[in-house]
Amino acid sequence: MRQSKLLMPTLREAPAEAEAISHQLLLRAGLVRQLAAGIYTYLPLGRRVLRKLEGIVREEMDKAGGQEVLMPALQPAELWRQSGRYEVYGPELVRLRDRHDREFALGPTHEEVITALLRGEISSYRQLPATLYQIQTKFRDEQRPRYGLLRGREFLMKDAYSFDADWEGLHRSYMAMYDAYHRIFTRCGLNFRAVEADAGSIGGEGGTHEFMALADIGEDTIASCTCCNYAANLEKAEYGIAHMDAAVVEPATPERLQTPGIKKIEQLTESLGHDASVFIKTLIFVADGNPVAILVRGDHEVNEIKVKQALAIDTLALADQETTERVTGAPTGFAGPVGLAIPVYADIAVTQMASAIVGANEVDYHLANIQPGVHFNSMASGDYRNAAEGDRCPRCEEGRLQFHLGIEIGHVFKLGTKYSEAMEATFLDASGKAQSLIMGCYGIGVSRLLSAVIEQHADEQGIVWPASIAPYHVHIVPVSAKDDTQMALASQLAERLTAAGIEVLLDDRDERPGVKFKDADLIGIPLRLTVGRQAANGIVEAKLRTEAAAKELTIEEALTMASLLSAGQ
Ligand code: 9G3
Repeated sequence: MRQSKLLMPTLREAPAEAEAISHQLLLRAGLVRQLAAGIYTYLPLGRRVLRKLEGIVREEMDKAGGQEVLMPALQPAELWRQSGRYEVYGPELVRLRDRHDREFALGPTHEEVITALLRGEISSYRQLPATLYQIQTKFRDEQRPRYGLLRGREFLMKDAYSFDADWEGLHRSYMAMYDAYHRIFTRCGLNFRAVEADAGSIGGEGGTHEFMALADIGEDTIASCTCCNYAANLEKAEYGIAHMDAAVVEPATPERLQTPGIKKIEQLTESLGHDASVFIKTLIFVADGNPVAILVRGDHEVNEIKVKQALAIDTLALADQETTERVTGAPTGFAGPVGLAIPVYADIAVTQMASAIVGANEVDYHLANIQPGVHFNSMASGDYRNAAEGDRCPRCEEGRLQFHLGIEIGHVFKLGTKYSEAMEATFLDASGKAQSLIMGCYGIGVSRLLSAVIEQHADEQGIVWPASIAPYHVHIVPVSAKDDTQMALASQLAERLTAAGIEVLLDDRDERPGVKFKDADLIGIPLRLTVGRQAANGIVEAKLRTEAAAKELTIEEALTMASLLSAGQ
């Protein structure tokens, strides 16, 4: 491709609103342009990378036994009513009416569509297992689209759905996808972790794993063990409970502490000179409409997903100021467990405290020397908190948990019969009995992958593409477009490389060398062949984007190096 013909509008600076490095580089390197918030056009360079990503996903899905289909984006609301999800989702689900005033949704995902399809096509266990997948545009009207392709409102997803006759079959289908995901993300050059996750809104009875690309811009926190391969999304990460002998409880007399206007743990530790771990945080929530108090140690954070599961409740939200004052007699920050008339649930670590400082349920006062089980009791205790860095690993004895930030690039779920039951998608088993299809679903954010790769493969000069997904393999840069010898050699090189199946971008622009080299570093093609003064001797300068040094090669040596690089993907 001749660069003078390529629509690749590079920018010196990224627009101010682009915070994530990948967002800045997508715009500066001319890969995408925004049409509206969270909605992007892929320019030629971005489209080429996206096609490479799709290609890797497609190859590995096919190798894992997936069959590619393509489902509509327009989905009848009727299907979402059958699955019971039409009312569950709010403004995030894009809804519209057709010319006959019939209700539709623009698909954010395709469980309903694929289950309705298989309901009509699968009638016997002999037709199972089947795993169908598509690479298709999804619509989710995110409230705050941001970070470019990392959180868009129209994006490219590979979504796969497996159908089995029984749970053993589902485990096999799930593992086939799980292993394929490892191969896909490895081939994309990503540093990723598979973590145990929370099934969230999709429900389903089995397990679920998320695949996280490690990156500081990531919105998910991963807890992983320093020794074994335990890793989990912080939403559900467990920790080893250090076995503690029952605290020897010396009788103590509660002491009122005047703490005017001191509400936050940080202020309390500051003013009272105690470590946060001697405090108990009392958080008032409304659980399925009823106020409850959740207690965690001062240095811990409440995990609302764990509380909802432990208390088997559907809705849980922090109580507003008015409710807090009504049930505790004091504003938030002075709430405490002593003398509360509402149910109190204490995290395990709280029950292990010999003595603690708590809110006095009176404005501007706290209580010291409070002993759990003596000065207050709890309805129940359990794991209500986030794992903390340094906690013991829940799987191995010697490991400790450490945190990383990650971008969710994949998510695999065991759905069981959640959708097949709701939509009556059954098959006849070997004994002729009707059974609900056992399902799994498996997603990869293909457009999000593009950003995740850039987050992990960039430096001050720009993008550093892995060869497997680079828009071109070789960037030929003649130093002067006016020098006939250089241009002749550059064109000959481009032809020979192209004939060998290597993808070449030839910078034939009449620009100063500095501009050409800056653009070459920005767009990050793996191998740059500079054609300069030595052109007359058939010598070019080869430089890998991943290395600072360059070396002089003959044409033949350059062709060999380019072949090795393009084959290495
Ligand atoms: C919706 C809207 C947003 C959604 C969903 C439904 C996320 C929804 C979860 C999934 C689960 C899996 C198949 C591929 C892998 C992920 N956001 N999810 O179901 F209506 Cl507006 O999509 N689906």
